[in-house]
Amino acid sequence: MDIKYSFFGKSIRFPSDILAADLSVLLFILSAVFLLTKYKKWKWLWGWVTTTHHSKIGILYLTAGGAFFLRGGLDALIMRLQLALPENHFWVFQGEKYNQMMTTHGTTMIFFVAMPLLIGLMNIAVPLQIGARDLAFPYMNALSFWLFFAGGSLVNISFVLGGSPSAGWTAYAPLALSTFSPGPGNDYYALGLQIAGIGTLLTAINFLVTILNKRTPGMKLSRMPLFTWSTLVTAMLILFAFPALTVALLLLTFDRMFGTAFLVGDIGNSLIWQHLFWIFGHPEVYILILPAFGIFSDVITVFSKKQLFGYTSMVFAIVLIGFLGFMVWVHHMFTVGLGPSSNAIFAISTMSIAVPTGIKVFNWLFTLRGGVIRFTTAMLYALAFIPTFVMGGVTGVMLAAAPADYQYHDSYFVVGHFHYVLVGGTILGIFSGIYYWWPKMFGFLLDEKRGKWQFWLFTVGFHLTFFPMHIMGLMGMPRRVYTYLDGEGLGPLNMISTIGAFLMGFSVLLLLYNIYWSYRHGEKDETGDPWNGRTLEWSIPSPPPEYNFARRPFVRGVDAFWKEKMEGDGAFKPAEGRKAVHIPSSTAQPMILSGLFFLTAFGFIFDWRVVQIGGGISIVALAIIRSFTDCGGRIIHPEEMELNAVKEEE
Ligand code: HEM
Ligand SMILES: [Cu+2]
Repeated sequence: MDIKYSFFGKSIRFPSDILAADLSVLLFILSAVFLLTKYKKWKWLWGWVTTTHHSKIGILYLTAGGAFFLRGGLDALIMRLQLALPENHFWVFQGEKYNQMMTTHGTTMIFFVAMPLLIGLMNIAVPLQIGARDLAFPYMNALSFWLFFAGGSLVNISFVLGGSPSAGWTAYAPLALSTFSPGPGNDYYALGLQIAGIGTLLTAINFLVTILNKRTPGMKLSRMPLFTWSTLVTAMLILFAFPALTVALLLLTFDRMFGTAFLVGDIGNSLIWQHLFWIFGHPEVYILILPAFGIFSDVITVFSKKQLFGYTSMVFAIVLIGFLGFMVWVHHMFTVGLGPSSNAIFAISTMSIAVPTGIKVFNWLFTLRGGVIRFTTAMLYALAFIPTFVMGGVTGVMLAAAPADYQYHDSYFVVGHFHYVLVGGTILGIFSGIYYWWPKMFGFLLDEKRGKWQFWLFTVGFHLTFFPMHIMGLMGMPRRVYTYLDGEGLGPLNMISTIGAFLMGFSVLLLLYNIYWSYRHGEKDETGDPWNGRTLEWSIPSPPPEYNFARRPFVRGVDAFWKEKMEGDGAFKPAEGRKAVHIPSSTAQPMILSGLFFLTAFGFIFDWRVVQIGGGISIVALAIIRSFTDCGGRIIHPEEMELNAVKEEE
């Protein structure tokens, strides 16, 4: 049953499954409005959406990224249901719906789940780890969040308004151009990623300036916790990688909307897209993994009760991986036919990344060696990560062998490989970080018993899902197909994979339940230091006061807090006298500005001139207004601060 009608002058077909999705979105919005009104929570919500404070913005990132995770995970489960049996025909997959779902899954997971969840943890932990009171640019931080949210909403809403992008998360030309992908789907992709990308760039600038300029006295670069170090390098990677995506998306947008021919035909070249996309895309995977490395380093040191083995080489390895990450993009294009010399060079540069990565793995192992190990949930995730990531790395080196890649390319082997690093690296890191910093964020601990159940369900499910994919790939199953023939022996492996995916699904539900349970009955964090921590964030109360540090501490070494614990009573010498602290005011502008970006994008996607021009003018106008308004804010005087907010020597 299809329903046809026109929207902004474009005619759209609404198949029944889309209608069902539309109705559930509507129902969701109505019930949210109802609940907010019933419990009189509008004002509370307003406080959150207008905040410019780093820890609140961090929680916003975690919430929105978590919501997108549920969406991307639902896509994955539906895909796995479809693939569970050979020659299956699941009702959702009318038309080319599989491609849409596969594309939104990939795009959402990379841009709207993994990155924002990591950026959320950075927002929460980095200012505390370096003894800062906030990021350098709080207003810009809020703007970053809202731009990401606007971009993510744009890509996700496409499913119910005109159809999603369907050319894969890589959107290769000419497939993604209007000849082969008519309809609004890939316009959503191009504009949604563009808008979110501006936010990500602003985030990078913000963290660079914060880490370079706002460290407390004594916190030299060579004393920073590894998570802060990885954030610094990640911010550099974003700064250099995202502009390539910006340009690529602009070319795609122009080709699709204004009839240019950058990426196609005699005057254009579809390889331009592939190069630009992967010049961005490969650093992107390091943007996703380096922060996870940072989290694991911090978690492993705390729960082994040892200083990180080879601190300097760990930092050096992060920087080297980040640097080499820009030199390997052609390994995604071995089969394009650039020739043996080019393939050989990029094969070798790719394999060379295994060296700094290996250094890191050995340093983690040596940190564990002889340590007093506590198997908390955060630590279990870190321990499970090591072998998992090594497997993902090994299949990566296999793929880097250019001649062999002619066999692996575009097969399920690749799908297995990148989920081992993205889920087994990034997602495990995010889970670890969430369990680790949760008490700091909310003042209570997530329950460990439920946490361990969640861990085991996830890890077992993970290997069941993704390990068989390598074998399917070697047996010849191509990626991005919605079904496969009976009698090729692929059925049982696919069934196992689907079962594993559902175990992971249950695990995520269990995490949600654990959050609810711990909120009601969880152990309170009275001391601010539930794990016997080593870095600055554990020296202040949980959750921290708005100003974080009443007086910023003077840092004397790596693992600054631990040093004070060992060489004294855990009290810091204050680095400054008592003085007033300025807290920037809340503002709705970032949200409104991003809303305008969202609206204007709609104007372009559906070719509605009034919205395009009106939206564009409003964006510029709001930016000008902002430039001429004083940001205001509030002063907290020393008398109002809790004296014991930071343990100090008098
Ligand atoms: C947690 C459970 C997950 C499951 C069960 C799952 C499953 C899948 C499946 C079935 C596909 C389609 C493969 C194909 O048809 O070629 C896919 C593609 C993909 N997934 Fe996942 N995935 C999960 C999580 C993630 C995460 C966390 C990320 C990223 C951080 C991710 C990134 C991707 C990407 C980039 C693609 C490729 C899309 C494309 O080919 O354009 N996935 N996944
Ligand atoms: Cu790559």
